[in-house]
Amino acid sequence: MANEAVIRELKAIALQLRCNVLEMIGTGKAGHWGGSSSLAETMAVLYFHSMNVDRNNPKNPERDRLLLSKGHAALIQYAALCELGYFPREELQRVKSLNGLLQGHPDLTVPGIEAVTGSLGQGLSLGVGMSLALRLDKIPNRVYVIMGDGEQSEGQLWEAAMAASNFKLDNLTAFLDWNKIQATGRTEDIFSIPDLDRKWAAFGWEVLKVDGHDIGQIIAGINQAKTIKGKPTLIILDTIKGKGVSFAENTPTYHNGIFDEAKYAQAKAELEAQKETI
Ligand SMILES: Cc1ncc(C[n+]2csc(CCOP(=O)(O)OP(=O)(O)O)c2C)c(N)n1
Repeated sequence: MANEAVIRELKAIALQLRCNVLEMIGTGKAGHWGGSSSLAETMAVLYFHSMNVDRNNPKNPERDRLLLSKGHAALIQYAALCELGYFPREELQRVKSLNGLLQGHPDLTVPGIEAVTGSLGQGLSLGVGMSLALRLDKIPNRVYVIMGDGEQSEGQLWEAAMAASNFKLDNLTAFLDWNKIQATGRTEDIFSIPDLDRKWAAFGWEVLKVDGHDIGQIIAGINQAKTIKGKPTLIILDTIKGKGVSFAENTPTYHNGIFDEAKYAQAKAELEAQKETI
């Protein structure tokens, strides 16, 4: 169990990541607030607690790998990579601009990005390949892959799920950001996949479920995954899409929505107020 001081620090980092995402989206242009914000705590735990990352060398061969299969949420990964010091803060202002480093989906030009993602369904296959390669090279690092719940309708994911259990990839941990909403509505209404936990278990995975906004539970899940031998682990993150900004929570409007000046000011004020409560 992580101690209180560690949890408080990670809560503060998660909030900073949300602030960074809001800054990147700015006003008057679309940005993926919803599915980025639902991952803030998980990103904070992975990059600032659980993963082995080298702040001085993003390419250190003995690093853990994180692949954002739901690549449209790139802003939350950029937010974390910025806090790690992998690129100057000014890049946040230039996101999605022609000569900016940070584009709408993850690209290998960005230090810390391990794969080009964004076409949903492909990240787990990449993760399987990387996990196999690490094992062949006898490198004891781990691979983490983050998927969405809407993304679960992509058939390639299930091929990768079978491959991972076939190859007994216990160095692979996947997350399912179960925020229950996709681009245009509720996942259940658009493409219902009941019993996801039992389906993944039937595909040979260890399946854990945690509150995706509870730092302690996320850490415990990741620690438990490290102890599972002979099969990969899926951690289902029970999350709220748009978490942290009241009017953007649980609505597809802010999947890739626009903040006008008033909404931006309100969102910023709400995030600032949360700083007092940590
Ligand atoms: C193959 C493919 N089809 C469609 C899209 C367009 N698209 C971008 S985000 C999205 C919804 C994803 O929903 P979910 O996986 O639940 O992500 P989250 O709600 O967590 O952001 C879709 C359909 C895409 N990126 N790739």
